[in-house]
Amino acid sequence: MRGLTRQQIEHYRREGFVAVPSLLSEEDIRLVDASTAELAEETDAERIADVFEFEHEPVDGKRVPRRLYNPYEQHENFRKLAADERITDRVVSLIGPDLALQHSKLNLKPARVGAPVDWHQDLTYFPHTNDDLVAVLIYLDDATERNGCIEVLARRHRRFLDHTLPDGTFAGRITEDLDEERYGAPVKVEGTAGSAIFLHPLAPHRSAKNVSVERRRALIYQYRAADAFPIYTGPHVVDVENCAHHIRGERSPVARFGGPQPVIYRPDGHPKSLYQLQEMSQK
Ligand SMILES: O=C(O)CCC(=O)C(=O)O
Repeated sequence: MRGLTRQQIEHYRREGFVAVPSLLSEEDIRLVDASTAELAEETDAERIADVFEFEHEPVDGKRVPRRLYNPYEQHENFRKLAADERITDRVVSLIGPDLALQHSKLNLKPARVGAPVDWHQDLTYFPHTNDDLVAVLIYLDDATERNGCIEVLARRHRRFLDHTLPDGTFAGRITEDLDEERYGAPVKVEGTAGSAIFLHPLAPHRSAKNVSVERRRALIYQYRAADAFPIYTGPHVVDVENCAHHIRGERSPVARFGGPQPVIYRPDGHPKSLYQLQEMSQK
C-alpha cells in the first residue's frame, strides 16, 4: 500500500490539509484532457448544460466552461481514476479502509475569467454523521497565486464556522469575519500539474479569480468513510447521493456518529453549484 507517510498524516491532522507532489503523471493528465474533450464534443446542445457550467464572462466572444459536473458519472476514465490506488491508498491512511466516493467535479478555472471561490467548509454543504470525509483536489495545471491556487486557513478544521445570511438561509460561504490577526494568514497551496491536496471537510478554503493567461484546473474527488452517512437536509441530498459510489473495502451496516455536531443549514432555492449559491448570496 502506498499510503501517506507518518509526517504527512500528522500534517493533515494538525493543519487540516496536506499537499502531495506528483500524484498523477503527465500521461494521466493527457487521458483526463482527452476524456474532457470527448465529453465536450459528444454532448449534444440540449444536454450540455447538464454536463458543463459556464463562466458569465465570455472569452473572445465565446462562452467558456468553468465546471464539468460529476465526471465520475460521465466517463470511464474518471471512474478508473477515482478507484486508483495512488489516490485511495492515501485516503485510507486518513479515514480507514472502507471508502465511498461522495461526489466528484472538475473545476476548470479558465484563463483571465475563472471565477473566484469564496471561503467555505465543504461539510456545510453535505453534513454527515461523522467528519471522516476527505476531498482530494488534483491540479491538472501548474497552480500559482496568479491563476488562483487553493488557499487554506490552517488549523481551523475543528468546528463549523458560520455560513448564514441575516435571514438565516445558507450562504454557501463563510459569513463571519476571518480577520488575519485572529485566524492567521491563509496558506496558498501552489503546486505543479499532477500534485494533490488532501483536504479535511471542515478546513476553510477558497481560491481567487484567475487573472493570468494560464488556466488552473482541479479534479476533485470527495471520499467518505463507508460508515459516514449523509444527513437528510432536503431533496437535493437525494440527487447528490445518486452520484455516491462504494469504492473500496466493506460497506457498513451501521452509521458511526462523531466529530463536531453538524450545523444544518436551510438552503434558499435549488442552486446547481457552489458558484451559483455564492453568487446569489452576494446579491
Ligand atoms: O477549484 C477551486 O478553486 C475551489 C474548489 C472548491 O472548493 C469547490 O469546488 O468546492
